[in-house]
Amino acid sequence: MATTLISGGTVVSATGRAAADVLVDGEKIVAVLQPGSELLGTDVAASVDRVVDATGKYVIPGGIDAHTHMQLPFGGTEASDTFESGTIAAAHGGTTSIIDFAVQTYGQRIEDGLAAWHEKAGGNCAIDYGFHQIVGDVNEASIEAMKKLPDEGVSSFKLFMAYPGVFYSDDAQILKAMQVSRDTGMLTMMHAENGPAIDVLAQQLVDQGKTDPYYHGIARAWEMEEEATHRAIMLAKLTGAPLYVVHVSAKQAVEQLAWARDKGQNVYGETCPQYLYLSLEDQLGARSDEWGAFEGAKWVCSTPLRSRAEGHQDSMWQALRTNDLQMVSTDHCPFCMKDQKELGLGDFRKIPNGIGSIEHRMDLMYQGVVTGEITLERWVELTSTTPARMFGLYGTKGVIQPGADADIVVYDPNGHTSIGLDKVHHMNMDYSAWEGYEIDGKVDTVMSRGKVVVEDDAYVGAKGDGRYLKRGLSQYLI
Ligand code: DUC
Ligand code: ZN
Ligand code: ZN
Ligand code: ZN
Repeated sequence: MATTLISGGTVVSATGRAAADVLVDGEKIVAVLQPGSELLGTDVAASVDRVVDATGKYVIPGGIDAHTHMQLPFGGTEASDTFESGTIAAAHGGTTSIIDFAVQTYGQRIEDGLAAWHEKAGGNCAIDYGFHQIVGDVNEASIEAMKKLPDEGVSSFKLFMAYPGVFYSDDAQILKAMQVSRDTGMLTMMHAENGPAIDVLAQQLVDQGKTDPYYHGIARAWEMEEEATHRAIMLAKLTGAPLYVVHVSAKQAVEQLAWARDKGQNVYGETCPQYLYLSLEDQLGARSDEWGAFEGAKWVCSTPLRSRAEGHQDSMWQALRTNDLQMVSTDHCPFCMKDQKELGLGDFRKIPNGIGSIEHRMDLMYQGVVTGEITLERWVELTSTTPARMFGLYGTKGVIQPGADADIVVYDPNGHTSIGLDKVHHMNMDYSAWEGYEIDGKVDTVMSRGKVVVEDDAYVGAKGDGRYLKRGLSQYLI
């Protein structure tokens, strides 16, 4: 097997940084060495097949994006990234593993939903991939099927308190599913928004002629996120289920998580780059010659963008520092404006919900290091190490140490990344939600299980390099 030495860089982990060389043999990291080391009297750099020069750069464990939706059927269309295009974009951005959401739709068997996701992803991914299971129909058969998911390497499932008639679970269904979570150790992931109430508000807005994309965020008021988050917490407390709340965007929802955690409850939360950087005011102000006020559809996602004047973005950054939120994932769910987002012209409820960010998560979070919002170590922890621990991949993924998979990113703090459709953009979208963002840093080299897949801005991997990750239980069970 080929050997590689990544030499001269600063290896950064969740707990510290040090000048070190990383020796890779085949798919694995075999040693982390003092710079310029000899091994058994041999100059390591002279004896390996390849040396990657990381001088002046950071060497970090590959990013793990634990929340993606490739090819998700939604709102009468399908998320525009395939497993192939989405994982190539991920690799460009320094992400070397994803955990995507297999979907059980209403009336479908869980086994069939999961099999369909293996079918979509198998042989198509550029990087390693695992699955969570969306349970869209909690019934007796589903409950039995859920108990077998850990054997399939699926150690977490997602429920929706939103989207009545689509993925929605009522409180009785949530309670039953959470009992399975408690009994099996599977993590309950929750989309916490009060869907039935939101749908009434949305209908009333449309009846008043308020149909622009901006009203999506008005209908999905933060009170609806706070309320659902609290309800999820109480149902989890009652059942003893471990709870992970996805795409947290409201500061009041964070307060609920912090409150429960301070009482010793086993609850966690993630936020996403869009809730750190983008705002409802940005969406209201968005206008273009092509789309007029419908331009705002580019940023329609759920939970929605929140008001900057109300301080939600600052509160998300703070929660990442104080560990009231533990991770940053993307909720990558891309749709094009043409033929997809434009389904909602004249009615914001018909805009497919989602933003594409998988390519930019590592960069956008690194920008938080540059601006002093988070430390370098916290960057690695939020984007790689905690996702690995949370979702049963740690040791193999999420860390640079002997025995771990050689998923390694060389990141250049002196480089620069200009984001935009005509600049850096490999996602299958006809716009970028991050147009014009400038990052004071750059992905230099990306290695996936010992193979360089991105170098000199080019993808050099092969279709199907990515393997299915059978995940273990979360390390966050207590
Ligand atoms: N939110 C989105 O923005 N897209 C897909 C599903 C979801 O919950
Ligand atoms: Zn969701
Ligand atoms: Zn999602
Ligand atoms: Zn490319």
